[in-house]
This record gives sequence, C-alpha cells and structure tokens, in this order.
Amino acid sequence: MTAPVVRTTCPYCGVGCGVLVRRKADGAYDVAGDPEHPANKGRLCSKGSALAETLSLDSRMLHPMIADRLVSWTQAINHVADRFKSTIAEHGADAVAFYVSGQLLTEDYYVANKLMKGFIGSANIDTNSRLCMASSVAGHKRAFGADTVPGNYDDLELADLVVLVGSNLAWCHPVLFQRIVAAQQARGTQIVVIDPRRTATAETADLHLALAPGSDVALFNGLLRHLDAAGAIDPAYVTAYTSGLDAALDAARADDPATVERRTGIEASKLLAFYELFTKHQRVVTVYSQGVNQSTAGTDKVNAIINCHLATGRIGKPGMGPFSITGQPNAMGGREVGGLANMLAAHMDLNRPDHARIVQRFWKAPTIATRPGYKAVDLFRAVGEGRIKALWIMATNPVDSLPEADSVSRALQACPFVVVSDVERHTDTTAYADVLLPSLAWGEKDGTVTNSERSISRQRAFMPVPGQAMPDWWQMAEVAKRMGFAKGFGFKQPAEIFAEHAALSATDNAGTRDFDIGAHAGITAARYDTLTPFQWPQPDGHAVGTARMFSDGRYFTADQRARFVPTVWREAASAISDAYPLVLNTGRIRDQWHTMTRTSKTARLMGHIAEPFVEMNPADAARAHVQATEIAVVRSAHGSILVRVQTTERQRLGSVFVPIHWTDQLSSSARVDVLVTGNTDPLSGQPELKFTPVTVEPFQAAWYGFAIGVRPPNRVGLEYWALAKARSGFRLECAGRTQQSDWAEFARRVLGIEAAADMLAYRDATTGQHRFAVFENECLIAALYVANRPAVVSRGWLADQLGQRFPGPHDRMRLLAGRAGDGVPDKGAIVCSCFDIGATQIATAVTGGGCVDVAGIGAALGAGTNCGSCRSEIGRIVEHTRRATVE
Ligand SMILES: Nc1nc2c(c(=O)[nH]1)N[C@H]1C(S)=C(S)[C@@H](COP(=O)(O)OP(=O)(O)OC[C@H]3O[C@@H](n4cnc5c(=O)[nH]c(N)nc54)[C@H](O)[C@@H]3O)O[C@H]1N2
Ligand SMILES: Nc1nc2c(c(=O)[nH]1)N[C@H]1C(S)=C(S)[C@@H](COP(=O)(O)OP(=O)(O)OC[C@H]3O[C@@H](n4cnc5c(=O)[nH]c(N)nc54)[C@H](O)[C@@H]3O)O[C@H]1N2
Ligand code: SF4
Ligand SMILES: [Mo]
Repeated sequence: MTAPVVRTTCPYCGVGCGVLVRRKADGAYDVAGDPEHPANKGRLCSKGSALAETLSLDSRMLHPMIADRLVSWTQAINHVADRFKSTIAEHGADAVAFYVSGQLLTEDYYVANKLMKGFIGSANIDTNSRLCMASSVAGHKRAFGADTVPGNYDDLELADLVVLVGSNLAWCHPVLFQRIVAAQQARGTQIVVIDPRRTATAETADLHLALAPGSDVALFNGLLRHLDAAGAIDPAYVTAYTSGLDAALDAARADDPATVERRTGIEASKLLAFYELFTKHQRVVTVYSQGVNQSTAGTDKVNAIINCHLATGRIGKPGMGPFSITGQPNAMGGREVGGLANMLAAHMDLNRPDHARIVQRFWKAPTIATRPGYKAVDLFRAVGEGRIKALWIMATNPVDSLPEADSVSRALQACPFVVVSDVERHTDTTAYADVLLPSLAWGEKDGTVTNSERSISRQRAFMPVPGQAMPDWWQMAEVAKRMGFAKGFGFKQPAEIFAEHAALSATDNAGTRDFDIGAHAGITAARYDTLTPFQWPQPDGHAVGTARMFSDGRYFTADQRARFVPTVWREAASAISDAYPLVLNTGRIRDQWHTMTRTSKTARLMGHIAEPFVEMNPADAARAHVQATEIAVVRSAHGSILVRVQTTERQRLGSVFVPIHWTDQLSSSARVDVLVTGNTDPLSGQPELKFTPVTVEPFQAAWYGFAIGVRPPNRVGLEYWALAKARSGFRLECAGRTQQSDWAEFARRVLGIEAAADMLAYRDATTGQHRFAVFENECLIAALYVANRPAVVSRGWLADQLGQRFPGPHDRMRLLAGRAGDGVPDKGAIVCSCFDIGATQIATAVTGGGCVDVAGIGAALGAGTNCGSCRSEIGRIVEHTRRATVE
C-alpha cells in the first residue's frame, strides 16, 4: 500500500509553489513539486527541495511558558488576556499592540486583525510586511485606487521583455526565474536587470544596468520622457482610462538625459539601450521587489514604474504589466485581511466611514478602529518610549529584522509585557518574552496563503501535533474569549474562519472593491479540505477566479480612471560622509530564509554559504585596508558588526552588501539591522533597508580558526564566531585579536572535551599554526585549525569526516593536514545543493572533463538539473575557469 500524498504549499517565498508530501516507510517525509499547481508546475527550488530536512523537533518550542516556567495553556491564555485587559483598562486600547507576519496563514491573520480592530478597538496591529511591500501597497492605491496586482505568472512567459527592478529573482523567487529563463531560451524573451549589484539574476540578463543606489525614480522618469519623445505613448488608452499624464510628464521632464545619467551613474548608451527595448516591445512586464520597496522613495519608485505602463496602455493584457513580486508566502493574504495598521479588512479603508460601518456590522463588533495605528518602525519606537505597554509578537523576529535593531531589543527589554508566539524555543526575540506560546509549524497546521499572482492555495497538515503546540489563530481566539469577546471568536477550525473572511469580502461589494471571494463564502469544511488554487477575485456565481485585472480599463478610483503620479527624484534620507563613506545594501542569499530558524537546520543549505560576509569592490577593500577572507568591522551611526570580507567586481564601487540572515544564535555579532537606519518612506512607512552610510575597518585578528565537532563547539569568550550545521555535526569559523598562551587548553575548551581525551596535536610556530584532532573509539569527534592567517583547510571535506574512523597514523596525519589525500577530490564550497556538487568539482569538470557550459556540467555531474537555482553560478564558474585556462 502506498502512503497517501498530501498536497500543500511551500512555506517560504511568495511564488507559492505547490508541494506534494509523502510519508516514507522509515517515517521520514519525501517532498516533491506539485505538477498540478499553477505556480510551479512541478518545480521546486533548493529551499523547497530541502523542506523535509527541516522538520526536526530538536529546537522547537513545545510548551507554553511564563517567565521560563512551563505552564498549562489555560494559565498562559488567562495571563495574556488579563494583562491585555488590565493594560487597556488603565491606559486605553492604544497602549497595546500586535506585531505579526506575512508568514501567518490568512486565517491566523484574519483573527488577529478582527480582535485588534473590531474588539480591542485599536489599529495597533502592524506586520513585517511593512518592511516588505508597504510601498507597493501605497503605490498601487495611488495609481489604481486599490491594492491590486494586475497580472499573473503566465504573463512572464508571454512577455517579450521582462524588466527586473531591484529584484534578485534567481535567488529569491527561483522557480519564477526558471520560468522566465525557459522563455528566454524558447522564444528569445529579453531580460533587463536593474540592480546596483551584478547578482546571479544579472548574470543571465541580456542587459544589466548597475544604477547608483536609490536612483530608480530618475531612471523611470527618464523612460517616461523617452516614451513621450519617441511617440510611444498610447493616447487612446491614456484618454479613455487614466488621468494626470501631463503632470507626470512635467515632473519627468525635470530629469533631462544628462541629469538621469548623472543620478543613475549609467552611461547614456546603456540607458538608451534600455529605453529603446522598452519602447520597441509591446509585451513588457516590469517585475520589482525590495530594491524598489525598501527605500524612503519606495512609493515614488513604484509609481514611476506604473506611470510607464499606464502611458503605454501596457497593463491588464496578456504578457504585460507592472508586477510587484511579494516575498513571504502570505504577504498577499495579510493585505487581504487588512493586517496593516492603516488598512481595514477585505481591502477596505480605515478612513472611510462607509467601510468601517460594513466591517463593524458584519463582525457585530463592539467598536471599530477608525484611526491608523503605528506602523512597524514607529510601533517599536512607541514601545521604547513606553506608549505601548503590552505587545504580542507572532511569526516574526523583529530583534533581527527591524532597522536600528539594538533599539528594538532595548524597547522589548523595557516593555512591561511581551508575548511571543513562535515555533522555535530560542530566537533573538524569544529572549525578551514574558510569555512564550508554542505555535504549530508548517506541516502541522492548516489554512490558506495567497501568492504574488493572487492565487489562494491551501497549506495542509501532514504531521502530528508536537507537544502542546497550537495554531496561532486558536491562541488569539482563546485570548479573545477570555477577554470577554466569546461571540466573535467561536471558531473551531480554520475552514470557519475562511468562510467568514470570504463572506465579508462580498458584503456590500457588488464590484466596488477589488477583493471579493464571495464564491467561497460559507465554504464547508469538506469543500475547504479539497480547495484547489484559485485567483481572486472570484465573486459569488463565478465558477473560476480572475486571471488578470484591469482588462476593461476600469480602476477602483472614484472616477474609475487610473492615476498618473508625478514623481520627483530625491536623495536617500541619510547621505554618505567622510566618516561613513560607503552605502550599505542588504538582502538575501540563495539557500537561507530570513533569520535562518528553519533553513539552518540542514547541512545541505548551509553548505552554499556558511558564514556572514560583507561583499565589496576590491578598490573599496584596498581603501579600507581589508583583504578578502579576513574579518572586518562594518560600522554605521547605529552600531557595528563583524563579518568575513569578500571582494568582487560584481559589487559597485562605493557600495557594500551584507546578507540579512545571521542572528546571535549563529554568529557573534552579525545582525545587519543593528547598522541599518530607521528612516522611512513618508507614505508607506517602509524603512530604507538598502541605503545606510557605513564604514569598513580591519578587525586586526591575531589568529583565525576553523573547528568541527559532533556537538556544537563552545563559543563563550570568542570575539568572532559563526556556527553552521554540517552533515554529522557542526562547523565553526572563529577569530580573535589576542594570541592564547595555551592553545591545547583553548582547543579543549572550544571543542568541549576532557583533558584525558585522545587529542592529536600539531604546531608550527613560524606560521602560528596549531592543529588538533580529537577521537573517541578511533572516530573523529572534533578538530580545530588555527593560524595567523585565515585557515586554509578543506572545510567541506573536513566536516564530512566527522564520525569517520581514523585508526592509523597515516589517515590521522591527513586529517591534521586538513585536506583530502591525493586522488580524493575536494568538492569546494557547495554550489548545487540538490546534488551536493561543489565549486572545485565544477572547475575540474571544465579543466579535466571538457565541459564547456552549464548543460555540459549538468550532463557530467547532474549539477543544476533539478531545481536550477544554481545555474547562473555554475555558468559563472565555467566561464571563469575557461578564461583562466586560456590565459
Ligand atoms: N533565498 C531566499 N529567498 C527569499 C527570501 C529569503 O530570505 N531567502 N525572502 C523572501 C522575501 S520575504 C522577500 S521580501 C523577497 C525579496 O526578494 P528580492 O527583493 O529579490 O531580494 P533582496 O535581496 O532583498 O533585494 C533585491 C535586490 O535589490 C537590490 N537593490 C538595492 N538597492 C537598490 C536600488 O536602489 N535600486 C534597485 N533597482 N535595486 C536595488 C539589491 O542589490 C538586491 O540584489 O525574497 C523572498 N525570497
Ligand atoms: N536590513 C534588512 N532588513 C530586512 C530586510 C532586508 O532586506 N534588509 N527584509 C525585510 C523583509 S522583506 C522581511 S519579510 C523581514 C523578515 O524578517 P522576520 O519576519 O523577522 O524573519 P523570519 O526569520 O521569517 O521570522 C519568522 C519567525 O516566525 C517563526 N515561525 C515560523 N513559522 C511560524 C508559525 O507558523 N507560527 C509562528 N507563530 N511562528 C512561526 C520562525 O521561527 C521565526 O522566528 O525582514 C525584513 N528586514
Ligand atoms: S520558489 Fe522555492 S522557496 Fe519559493 S515557493 Fe517555490 S520552492 Fe518555495
Ligand atoms: Mo519580505
């Protein structure tokens, strides 16, 4: 008998891939792409493919806790409800707040929003989506009168030109990227990438514009002006369906070509090449994400892009449109339930009395919030200033992900009452909780999510409930009941919540609001169980959802016309200076998800990049007196971090890049948001996460070390460290400013071993080398390599030796040498995580195996043939190796 297959949705990015999960005979799970899901048609990326490896319960939070004491759910719920009630009684409803997440399911989010806005009566509920797509929401509302994503994924395949602005799609939305690359190969779709860095995405582009950070408005104003001059504006469309073109053109004309060239730092010929491509192709999709949104000019950047699509009438038709790609699996669902401090439920407006009446009446709520609450950055400032006295954080890790992050931890420290619902016991945020509530994780919980193309899909449970973990919606409904709101929160299962949410969306709607899923109002549990993906809107009576919005040229503004918005380029809020001469850009790497609470559990995903780094141009590195592979201090006006230096020409002069992922759980001091400014976009409240003035300085290490261990090495007292999971244990990078007097003693402390242990040692005073390997029953259990310079050992190979037998002196010597012997290939850093193929193997297949391209590497090694996330990196290695061989 074969085990049943559960159809669910990937919990990571906003592509929203369908996943098939099967329980194997050994109890482990097998994860595969769902061929029937419209988003991915069977594909998965490296993170999706590794989902089965992240399901362990090792570090999970499994019991409610008050002040580190295990308590029952009743005690925990009573305590939370009582504290919220007494705080409200004493200080008013605006003295409490929820800070939630685009990783909640729609049902969780709906309950949170209902409780805060309709029953507590405050709009102090904001979400990490404020850091993610608030500028797109604000831009959509300005242009369309509603927060509507016009197109869909098929448009990316139907387009003749795909413009990617501030999006590293190859790493952040890999399955969508693969769909575009397939179209590029099959039908010659042109790809333009607009990003200050030459990213993996840019490597595959036909044209890459490495613009000066923050200059997008000037670039798109220049495009609008060019479209006008070239006669490419569609007067029929503009006259029939829009208003405000003249004012937008006037604003754009302020940026003459020379000004655009100066502001963007892009030479005129390249700018013209892009403008001409855009002019020539009718079928253009402009995809944008955080390089656009996370800026003090974020909303203007969004509208500068939309202006160009409206002017050419390229919206609402196959293969064309502006396309805001969402990051989190349910960023869209959160918008639909109104989970932001300036929205009401079901895409209704907080400041419209008619909308407030609809929602309040539908909820039979005692009150309704009519004033916007605090947006994320201000919310934590209000916590810090004592204006918010009780805070519930759910499915997000603000101590790591909010700007000026050290002031966030200080605010939490000072806050009288902090509740954290999470799935992990130890995060940088759970450390500040008065009450910890264990939530069900992916694979254990049921509900819906909405992806970037408005497609609503089910997440389904396939695992048993661990410990006492409970769904997030249940936790809030119980607290609501205990606060005296039993009537509004009697939900017994997520289907009931979804049914109510769908009914609200259709209430007094009749086509006046974009979000209407009335076809699913009152859905039964049985139908909810079998729900297949559909695109909203799907009003009552419609058999299927809506693939494309605005096809009829009607928008959701009062006069049903789309609005052009005049946009004016302005500088980032903080300028570089002599003290802070470099611009810090932050973002993602391919195989990690945010604060790594789940993706760090698998050695396969840690094998790609195992350590936090700062990527900089070699000339900037030389000026800062730091070298590749050394540790550097990156400092801003707000704080400093320690990270490894990487130098590359792909990084623009004057800009440096640091990934967002590392936390205090896995590194000594690499939380990048400690550095980042809390300046926000005046309209959207989204912080400027991609532009912080910083300086880079040498760390002045006296020694560098690399350790492995079957148990995590001890980090106490280490100045610099970064920990990562390896296949049979852990690996640790470390460094310090002062030499140790007794390295053997140091090794025993870091490796956590007894004095009597079987420890082999090697010392070379000239290079400051100290090497130790520790055995138990002839098996390697730990090792440490220290030197004056960054330790040159084969890290992947060494980590793979943990637990292996080393009976003889010859093998043991090889271990101390830190390298595989002759004839045993060293993989190098893992590039293809699906097949575990490293950079050295790829280079060897070029030099010794005659491979000349990505396809050849795929045929020879398998690398790049499964999820495809690594194909652009393979291409880069092949090209580099071939060039090196020719020279
Ligand atoms: N592997 C992985 N994938 C993810 C995530 C993850 O954590 N890991 N997170 C998901 C989430 S929540 C999100 S929001 C998305 C984000 O997806 P993306 O937006 O694609 O990712 P980022 O790396 O944040 O930033 C994108 C690019 O913006 C560029 N950029 C910086 N400043 C500017 C500028 O002024 N103008 C322009 N045009 N570009 C600029 C950066 O160099 C960077 O390459 O990814 C989602 N997917
Ligand atoms: N400098 C800089 N900062 C950034 C960004 C950037 O580009 N640059 N990007 C921003 C963006 S776009 C985003 S989206 C944020 C992301 O930042 P966060 O939201 O802070 O990051 P995550 O690691 O996804 O946090 C999710 C938390 O929820 C927990 N969790 C997982 N599943 C569940 C569940 O079902 N229920 C509950 N209750 N908890 C769960 C996880 O263990 C984890 O602790 O970071 C933002 N911060
Ligand atoms: S692209 Fe990858 S991370 Fe995103 S939903 Fe699909 S499998 Fe998950
Ligand atoms: Mo995000």
